[in-house]
Amino acid sequence: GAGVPPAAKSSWSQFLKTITSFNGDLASLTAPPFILSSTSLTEYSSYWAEHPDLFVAPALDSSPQQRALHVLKWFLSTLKQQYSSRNEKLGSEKKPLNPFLGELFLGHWDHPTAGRTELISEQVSHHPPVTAYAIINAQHGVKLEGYNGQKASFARGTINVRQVGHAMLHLEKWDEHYLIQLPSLHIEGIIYGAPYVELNKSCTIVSSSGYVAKIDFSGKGWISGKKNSFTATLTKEGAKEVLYSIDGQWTGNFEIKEGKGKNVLESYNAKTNMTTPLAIAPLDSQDPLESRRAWSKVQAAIQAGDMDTTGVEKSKIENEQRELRKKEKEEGREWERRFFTRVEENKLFKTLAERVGIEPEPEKTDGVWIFDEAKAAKWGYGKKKEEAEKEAVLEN
Ligand code: 0T9
Repeated sequence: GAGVPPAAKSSWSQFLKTITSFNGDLASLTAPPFILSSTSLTEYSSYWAEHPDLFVAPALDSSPQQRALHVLKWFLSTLKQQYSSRNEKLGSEKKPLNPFLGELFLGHWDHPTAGRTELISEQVSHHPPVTAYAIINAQHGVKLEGYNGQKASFARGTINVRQVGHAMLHLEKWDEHYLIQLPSLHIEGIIYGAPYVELNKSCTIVSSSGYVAKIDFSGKGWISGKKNSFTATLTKEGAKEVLYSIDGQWTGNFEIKEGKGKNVLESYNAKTNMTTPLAIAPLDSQDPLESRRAWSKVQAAIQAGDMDTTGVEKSKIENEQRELRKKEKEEGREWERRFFTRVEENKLFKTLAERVGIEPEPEKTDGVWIFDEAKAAKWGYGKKKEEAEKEAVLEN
């Protein structure tokens, strides 16, 4: 166990024993302190737009084929943030805080060319854990919306995680939709106490304009031998011809090539392409449901390595939540999600999903969730914000 601090050696081997009898509920794993992160899973939604310029780039191009390529490039650029940023920051993958129902993570990015991009992330289910998010750049009419949960199993020393849920990108100006399938992953390095994520198999992005991007992940690539390897292609739906191919490492360098060919059009370096920091409100002006405010005592205790206080403060939140659920049950109502609403089905998702054989799995995510613009407007977010403001002016 190279990653395990000497004092934690026995607790790590204890932990390894408990995960062999793991029941699939990641949140129920009691991990030793050194592997606990003070970051809640609601924060992970921000990984989608840490390069705001790449996020809005598709909207700025008048060619549908180029837009599809921009979307693919942006998606690939998010992978390093999504799946390896904890390793870089904290030395290994760590177990995130399990968000409570209704937990929020709100913020925005200000970027010199992309303008303002807003982030809304909300825990829409606690059992099973499901996080929903909307990321909106009003200036360029770009909106990403999605929700996700995880199905996990333990086998031969690794945790296999299948992501349930999906992401959808909308380009307002072109009225184009992109359905993004979330990749499966597994956790390597567990026995060494230095867990890290590797992506599995493949995932697809399909657009309403008829383009399909397929990304194949190969881990320690059998061609290059390097970790985090992938190859991707962009094709027109139903056609064989490869319009663009991209290969390399999602944590390193990848190249965009014309057709299947050798003609390199562009090279992207995930290591040197800097992220834009997310701005979030100071703790004392945050809503009590906002993640960093709600978890502040737990986070401070984790960072101080004080496990007694961590436990005490965690229990406070858990008990409070239990009380809320009890009360709701007695009154025959459900917790009102602030920004999202459960729907019978999402037609747009269904039409795109059918084309690539993706199935909605509402039973695994406590329903199908959509970003509710009317709700959001009340809180001063989203497209209807201006309309809501105008109405308020008229009413006065
Ligand atoms: C959505 C992402 C997801 C969340 C994380 C599996 C995992 C929780 C879910 C899928 C984001 O968009 C992308 C990235 C990383 C995923 C996490 C990696 C991970 O290890 C955790 C699970 C819950 C654990 O913490 C297992 C404990 C492990 C660190 C110690 C053995």
